[in-house]
Amino acid sequence: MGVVNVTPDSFSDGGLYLDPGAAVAHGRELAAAGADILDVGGESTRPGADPVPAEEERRRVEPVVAGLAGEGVEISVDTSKAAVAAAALDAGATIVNDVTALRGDPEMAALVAERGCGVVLMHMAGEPRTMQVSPPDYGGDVVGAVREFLAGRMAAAVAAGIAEEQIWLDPGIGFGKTDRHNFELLHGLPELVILGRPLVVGTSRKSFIGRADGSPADARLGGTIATSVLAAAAGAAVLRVHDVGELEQALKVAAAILG
Ligand code: PMM
Repeated sequence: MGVVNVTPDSFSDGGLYLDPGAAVAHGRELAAAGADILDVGGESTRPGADPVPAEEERRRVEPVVAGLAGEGVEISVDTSKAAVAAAALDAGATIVNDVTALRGDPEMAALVAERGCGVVLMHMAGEPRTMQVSPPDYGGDVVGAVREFLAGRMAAAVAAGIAEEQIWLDPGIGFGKTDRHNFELLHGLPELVILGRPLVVGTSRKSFIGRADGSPADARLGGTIATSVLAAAAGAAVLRVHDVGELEQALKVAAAILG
């Protein structure tokens, strides 16, 4: 899954692709580099980010989804607002990537149920503006807590009429987590695989990588590849990354070794 951020303030690529033409061109490059899914987002969820009004988010996302639909890849829309998701689905998206796991907008579950599209349910403790101020201690078992949360959100989705086959799950690396929590979750992915749905994992360029070696956001490719390849080996089905070509090469070599 290649990241196409149409935002002025995402932590690693904010402002680079705010123009729809530049965002579409970037998405095409990621597709050519091997992405199977392009994740188009118009609201940054980086720690401390302010919310974006729905109309502005829709204005950013819709033309980019429309421009990339028909490129031979699936499009997911990274949003927690039903109005934005509906516009993106109308423009050709087939997956809703909701970092609030259907808790952000009371209309979202019904929309996903009605459209029959894919949905990514992600774990997040708190909300983006404040989630990294003091992450919870998860009772000393972050993997168990995230597994319980995801099982609960999956049950809520099914109760709202969403088929299990539509659901993908994501531990939400960096969303209300300490660095240790992130590492424990990556190590414990097999305990989330048992939930029986495909796992999405996003570590790309995140700050916990930078804190491991002091690297800035534009110099975290090594850590992104290490975490993503290990996540794939531990059972992740989808890796959400900015650097698609480099990860594609790493995964091919890893797959040749692991058979
Ligand atoms: N991370 C970000 C945004 N959206 N969605 C999912 N499902 N999983 C993630 O880990 C995730 C996400 C933050 O990264 P960005 O600012 O580079 O988009």
